[in-house]
Amino acid sequence: RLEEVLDGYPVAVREITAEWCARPVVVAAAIVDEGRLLAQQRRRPARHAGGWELPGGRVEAGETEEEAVVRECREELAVDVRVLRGFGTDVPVAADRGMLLRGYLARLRDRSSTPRPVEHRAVRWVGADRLHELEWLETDRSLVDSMRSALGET
Ligand code: 9L3
Ligand code: MG
Repeated sequence: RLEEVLDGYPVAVREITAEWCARPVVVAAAIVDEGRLLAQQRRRPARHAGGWELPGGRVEAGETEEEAVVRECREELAVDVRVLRGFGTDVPVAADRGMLLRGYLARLRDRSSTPRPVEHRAVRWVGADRLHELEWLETDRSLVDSMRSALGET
């Protein structure tokens, strides 16, 4: 079916589309330090602007999910992280049918480095008991309980 739809498109478009359809994962990094977790506030698109989320984004062709976490944290926060393990349960990303948000627990490689909002409105360190107060994106909201447990275990 997909091949029929894409028939006639340039090879590059067919390959990229096939890759995205095969790996519909968006990684979300729970960066933890001293009992707090880093949240960031989106600037765009309009329907997400002002909402808080875990840093992350789509896994690209040729990289592992852990590599995607490291790349996204470099791009969005200008810091290097080390991925510890996955956490929580996959969350369907409503706006992008078939895509799944998958959480990974991570730490700053250099604890004296300071994450900054390269393309976001703001970043904030949040303690376990304050996590529920943020205006999370709907997808990330459903990971809050898992974030709390993960924070408690680190
Ligand atoms: N998304 C939701 N929560 C998150 C992240 C990183 C992403 N913590 C959603 C927003 C978009 C899609 O996943 O619909 C792709 O993410 P991005 O590339 O816009 O960051
Ligand atoms: Mg992103």
